[in-house]
Amino acid sequence: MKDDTEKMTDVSRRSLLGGSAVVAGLGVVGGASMLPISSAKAASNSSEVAPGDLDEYYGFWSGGQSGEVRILGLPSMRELMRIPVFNRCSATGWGQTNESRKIITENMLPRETEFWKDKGGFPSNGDTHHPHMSFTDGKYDGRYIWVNDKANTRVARIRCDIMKVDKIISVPNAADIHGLRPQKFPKTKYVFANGEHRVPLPNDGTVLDDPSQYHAVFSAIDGEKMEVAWQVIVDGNLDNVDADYQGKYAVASCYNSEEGVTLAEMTENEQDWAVVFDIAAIEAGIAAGDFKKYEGDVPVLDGRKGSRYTRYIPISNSPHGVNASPDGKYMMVNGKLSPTVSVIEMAKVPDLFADKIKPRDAIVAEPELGLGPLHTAFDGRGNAYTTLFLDSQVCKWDIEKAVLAYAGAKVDPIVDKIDVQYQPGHNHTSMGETREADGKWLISLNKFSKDRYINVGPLKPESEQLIDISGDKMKIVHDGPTFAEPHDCIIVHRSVVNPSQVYERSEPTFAALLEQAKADGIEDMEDADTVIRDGNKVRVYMYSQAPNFSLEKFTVKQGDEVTVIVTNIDDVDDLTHGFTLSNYGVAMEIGPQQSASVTFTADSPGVHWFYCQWFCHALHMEMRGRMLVEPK
Ligand code: K7E
Ligand code: CUA
Repeated sequence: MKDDTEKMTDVSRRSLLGGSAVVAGLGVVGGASMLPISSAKAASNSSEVAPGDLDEYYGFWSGGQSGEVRILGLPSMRELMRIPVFNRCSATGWGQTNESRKIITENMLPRETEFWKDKGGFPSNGDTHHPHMSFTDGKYDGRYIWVNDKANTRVARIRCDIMKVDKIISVPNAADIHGLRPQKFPKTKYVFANGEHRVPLPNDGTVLDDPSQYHAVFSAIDGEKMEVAWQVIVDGNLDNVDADYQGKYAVASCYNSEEGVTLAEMTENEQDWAVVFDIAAIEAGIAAGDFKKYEGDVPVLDGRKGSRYTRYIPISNSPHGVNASPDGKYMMVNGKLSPTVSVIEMAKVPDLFADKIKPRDAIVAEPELGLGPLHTAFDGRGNAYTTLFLDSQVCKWDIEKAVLAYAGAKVDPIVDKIDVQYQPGHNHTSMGETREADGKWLISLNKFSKDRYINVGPLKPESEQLIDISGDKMKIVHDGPTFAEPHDCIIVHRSVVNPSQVYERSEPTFAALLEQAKADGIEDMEDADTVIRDGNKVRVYMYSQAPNFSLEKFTVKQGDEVTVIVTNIDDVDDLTHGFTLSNYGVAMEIGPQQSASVTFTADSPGVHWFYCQWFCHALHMEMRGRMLVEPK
């Protein structure tokens, strides 16, 4: 690591010059005029957001093994909201209300429905890694956020108008969705999803301990329909993925070219690869019938080596993150066990598919940055920011200089390094995965916090740090602890996102409930105070208006299957009510103008109070009523 030490010393010496001298100095060193004028001024951002002031950016954070997605405000780093996705949420009733259960279960595969039948109906955990927004013309369009579930091979979609999940699908044939990215251009059609682990196809028990018959499967999901459009079998495995800015290619990393099943086997080769998918060739292959079907009525193409659908570019050694530069020119493949980032020039990819160049000829730079490069972010001014997991640093480097250096020029692409606390995984810049990368903020998501916060016991929080990248030198301006375990995030300018204040009564996620009410003779839920008995099924309709439920009590018989349907008729913003039924484990959120329902069996006789659990009024404590359960 002598090299790096020298580079770092060099950087700190340069920084002593300060201001415009830095620009002049670097200009000479680089022999190029890549440096932005704005950095000469080195205007630094203010991370202070005073009480009452609003943030400039939304941050959408994955929640890792907590299974959720979180919304933060940046630069204050205040956590604003949690969106339950694959987890069961005690506050909102996600996973318990009929409306959320429908979303969670309606696109499960038949074998999963069977498997979960006696186990609550569906898995209540998830492992979210990669939340990404829908694009139009290489820019965020504020419609959706998709996120993967590595734990149960699913992909969810969040609607950004209500900030709730509206679709969850299971991905057949693949195992354990990890990398996930939407197409950026012209408008997100496919959401690419990597099945990380290799399994038999079909994975029905006919093949067990014979890894030579395992496969990794790449999926393209139609992001609008939320259906798997097609899949491609690859050699090796699939880790991370990104899409280009032309809508033509996707690039995925593979750290297990060995196709091993043990750690020793998986890390044996000095080189693994990045696999490039040619979307048009794949679509033509489907039109020509060049596919098989396994589970789920999805065309599965063979994209193993030698296929016309893919090209494999050797990359050393167990690469991880894949990141497209905002100018669309490059795809960065981060080395992980190699100290390098391999830079693919996307303009060379057509020649690669035409076999006019060798796979490695698509690489135009491979700067050595430090130990453990995992992910790279961009500022839109020609710089890249790579996390170094083992060095606990972020390295800022000049992309064009790295290209020159690879071609033989005596230039040092490394611009700056900063220590982060500790062991960073993903990082992300403001608007950095779009054409509109604005170079203001960088987040480093660090896996260990160690001594950074007061001790909370053996389980420590992770740590995320906000870094000002508006000047030449990176500057940490904020530390924040975070619960398990944001892998990735996006930072979206608030002008892109425009959520509703209250629900629309025409909201599709509770349309079925209104249909049922109509069938029960209730035209307007705003007048509902009705108990409908249908055999041993009881439907209890009520509305809530602070500080009242429209029913002060209702009576059912022990053993009845009871559905409580509550409509919040308040239409003031921030006036959410809840429905909690004591000693029945029932609780749900009812947002302003929302209808929500929950079903349970009234098997415990006696008096059970229901109450509103969202503090809504001075008389919130009194906002309650009784369920009277007559004994059998
Ligand atoms: Cu690097 Cu799952 Cu994107 Cu974790 S992944 S860090
Ligand atoms: Cu309604 Cu509290």
